[in-house]
Amino acid sequence: MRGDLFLLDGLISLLWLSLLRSAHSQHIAEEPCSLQILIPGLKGDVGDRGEKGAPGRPGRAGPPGEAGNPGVKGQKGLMGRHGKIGPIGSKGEKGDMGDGGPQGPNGEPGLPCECAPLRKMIGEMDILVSHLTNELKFIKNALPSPAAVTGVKETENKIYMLVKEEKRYTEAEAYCQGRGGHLSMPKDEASNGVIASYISQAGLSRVFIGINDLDREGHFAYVDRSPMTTFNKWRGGEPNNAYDEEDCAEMVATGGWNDVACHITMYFVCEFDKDSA
Ligand SMILES: [Ca+2]
Ligand SMILES: [Ca+2]
Repeated sequence: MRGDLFLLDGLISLLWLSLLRSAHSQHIAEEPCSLQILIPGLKGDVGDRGEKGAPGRPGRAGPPGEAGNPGVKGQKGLMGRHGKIGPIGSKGEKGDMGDGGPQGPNGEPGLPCECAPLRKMIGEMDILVSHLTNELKFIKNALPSPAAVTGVKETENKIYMLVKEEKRYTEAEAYCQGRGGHLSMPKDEASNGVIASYISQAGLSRVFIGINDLDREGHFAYVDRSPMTTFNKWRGGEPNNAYDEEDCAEMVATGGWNDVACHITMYFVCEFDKDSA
């Protein structure tokens, strides 16, 4: 055991000697023109990490990318605001007539009055209106040949109408019947006078009237087949049934009667009852 320790001391001594030589050699190397022998030292410990450096310069622009896929169509937007009012258009056509309006309010009550006279007056006016209405209807019926009608004459119950169209007796009667009447049938002095004045005022000399003996020779009757009574206005010597062919009758401007042939033509006077006109 003592021997081993001795050996170890010997090795340590050698090591020290080696180190002294090394130091002595370095001292010699400092001298000029001496041979330098550099021996690298042991590797040092890792140093502390340095601070973060400044940011680098921006890089070059990259190449353009590929075209993207088309997007989905967006939804319809909201309605825009109203535009400006346009110019006034042309006038339109007239529209249809509207419905009747509602019934108006009742009027105010009338003033008190003596009603009996007024009622009588109203009744008389109603009658007058009725007569006028009938006459108007009659005149309207005569309108198809207004140029041939020279006004009308009337009595209390009859309306007489002179027709200035030359017709045979039967045609003349048909004309009067077609308007709701007959050839005039004077049955008293008054009506005969009205017809006579009608003829003379028109500047005529004769017209057919509604008298004939067609049914029985020599027995004259009115055209509505009513019999002749006591009244007649035959002129002197009439009826004479001249040439055995005079079965109809005319009135001359003086109001006298004369039997004449039925087939001759002349103007005529119709008569109409006011009640049926
Ligand atoms: Ca006769
Ligand atoms: Ca005669």
